[in-house]
Amino acid sequence: MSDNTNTQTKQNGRVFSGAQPSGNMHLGNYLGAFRNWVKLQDTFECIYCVVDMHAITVWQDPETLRAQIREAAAAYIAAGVDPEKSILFNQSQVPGHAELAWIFNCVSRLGWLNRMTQFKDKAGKNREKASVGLYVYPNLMAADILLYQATHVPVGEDQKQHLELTRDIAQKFNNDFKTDLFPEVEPIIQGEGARVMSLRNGSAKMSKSDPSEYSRINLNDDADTIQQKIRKAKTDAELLPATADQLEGRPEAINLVGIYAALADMSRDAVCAEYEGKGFGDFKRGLTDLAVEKLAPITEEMARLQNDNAYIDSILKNGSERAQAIAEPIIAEIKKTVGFLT
Ligand code: AQP
Repeated sequence: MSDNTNTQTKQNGRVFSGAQPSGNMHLGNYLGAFRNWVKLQDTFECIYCVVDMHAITVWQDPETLRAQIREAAAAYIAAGVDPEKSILFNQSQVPGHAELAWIFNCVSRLGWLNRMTQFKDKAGKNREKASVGLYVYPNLMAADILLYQATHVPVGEDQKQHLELTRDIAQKFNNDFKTDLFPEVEPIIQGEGARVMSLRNGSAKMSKSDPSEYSRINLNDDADTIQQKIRKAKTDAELLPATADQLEGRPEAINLVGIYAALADMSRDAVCAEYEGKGFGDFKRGLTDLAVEKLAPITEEMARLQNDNAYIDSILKNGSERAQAIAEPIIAEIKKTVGFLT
């Protein structure tokens, strides 16, 4: 990147985002996150993190976690994140995330966390047995972002509430300590793909932790697996209508049309116009071809990268040094502001 471009991207602001290495990366992660991260690399200074400390809020087998951290980094790069342009690292290598999360545990309010719907969804009926980490997860997320004084955060719809909390924490900290250390963080939620739903249930988010493999398309699925999963995806017996608003009340149909629209960079209306009057047999064949065409290059590149742990580890190490260089003076200023001796 030329110096001029570099200065310009820095003026536009700093982007931070991340994904948990808590299982196979899937189509929802790609359409709701990675694809958008790539687009932002030329306009912002971008920091993309594999948030391994978030992953251990639920049990992770240590060997599997190590593999998943590398797989996540491989997925970012295969989707188009350029480790030269952007900073790519894993969270646990920069100690400021944990330090600032503790400070934010003391700024954030119980009442705020009690309103977080993701905790309610993930803890479910077993709330008493959920880890404390899962409960304070949004405070760590606020620390991830504000440790770098990031101004913009690209997220899927599902993370909007956590981002609101980040803004509340930043504002309270600034008010309590009479400072303007933390900027007002703006979400970037981009069009189609902002919320990809499960292939088995159009009302539930596509998620790594869904026990059904058929609920999601993983970024490392081969063409046959993609075809099988789309063939088995839940639908209804009706035909596709002329416009997307006529899909109301058909969550599975809305989801599949939305996935098609996102992959093809079309509107949902344009997808309906193309398939008007056709059944899901035809539509699913079209969707399979499109998904395989778009995902195969990513799958191949991920497989290639995953054969080279040394390369992935060197990218993460270099990225964590660059991230640390940004975080160090900021966390020092935060500690001074709080009243710690530094
Ligand atoms: N279904 C989705 N549709 C659109 N965007 C999604 N994202 C995740 N699922 C979808 C976006 O991907 C980024 C990384 O998310 P994450 O992996 O850190 O956390 P998550 O949202 O909790 O993802 P999962 O798959 O549901 O993981 P588990 O099951 O482990 O909790 C975020 O920007 C998110 O919006």
